Amino acid sequence: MKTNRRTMMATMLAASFAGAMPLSAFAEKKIVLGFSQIGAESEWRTANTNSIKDSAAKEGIDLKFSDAQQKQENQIKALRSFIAQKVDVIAFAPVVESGWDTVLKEIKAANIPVILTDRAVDSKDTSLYVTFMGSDFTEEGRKAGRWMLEKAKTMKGDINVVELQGTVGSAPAIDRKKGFEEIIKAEPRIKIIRSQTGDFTRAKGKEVMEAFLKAEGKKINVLYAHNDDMAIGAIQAIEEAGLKPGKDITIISVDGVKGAFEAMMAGKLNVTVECNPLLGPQLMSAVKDLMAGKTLPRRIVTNEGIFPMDVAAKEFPSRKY
Ligand code: GZL
Repeated sequence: MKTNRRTMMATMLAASFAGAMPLSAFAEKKIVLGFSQIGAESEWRTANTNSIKDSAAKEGIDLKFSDAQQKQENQIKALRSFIAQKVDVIAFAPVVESGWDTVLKEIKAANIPVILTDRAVDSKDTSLYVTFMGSDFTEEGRKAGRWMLEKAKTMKGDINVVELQGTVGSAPAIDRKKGFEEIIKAEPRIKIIRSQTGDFTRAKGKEVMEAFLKAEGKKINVLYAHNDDMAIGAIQAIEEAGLKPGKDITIISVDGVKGAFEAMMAGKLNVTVECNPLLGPQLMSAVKDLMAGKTLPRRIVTNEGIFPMDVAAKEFPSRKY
């Protein structure tokens, strides 16, 4: 792709010097980026979308944006439409890890570079994408597990955990589970007694938490939710069951969105592990570097923290998403 674009630009430049084409036509060629977004399932996703759109506008990049409503088939359709539109670069957040090789091979055959953002794919052929930029979800699960181990020191007897998993087959759901379990196995009193997907949404998180409460009732000591939206939905279910979220049931979550800080300030959520959605600036910088012929690192990791309830009020004013 780079060669084609370079050849075209050289030809246009020569034509403009020969007076056959105004220089302005040559100067106006914008980078065209095709972006396939998962959906609008959570506060995190909305913040991620806003960051990408705002950064593309700021950098003068022509963004072709598609929302897949959390369906892989819609993402694949969008990726194929970007090939047909002959965009300069394709970026996307894969809703699940598997099932991308065929369309990624089509994109490679069209000589269009691919940047993965937010979530990874399980393709063995790493030549199918230039770089993956996003969080280390396993480490996010470990951070949640380490907080749980510390909390366990203040709790007596068995510690029964119910888990609200993210979208089935998605990298964050797989890795946040793996990281949490890796750490909590150091304390045999901590047991995950129920685990089910809430698909990263508030509505599903509430529905599944209602089922957990019906099945396990007062046996539940802790909720580990793979994102804040499911935790916020679960908080509603816990309150409707006459229990106190954050007290009767300790709640650990991930993302660090505004809703989580508000829940912590209300004493209903105990801790949230940050997962930064503001990938727009990094993505646009990578796109421009790519088009300038620079080599990108294979992996670009976002740096993140953890926010327990007692720092929420102090941190909230400076939160950007
Ligand atoms: C994580 C991202 C997840 C968030 C959810 O990087 O893929 O998807 O944790 C979002 O809130 O829906």
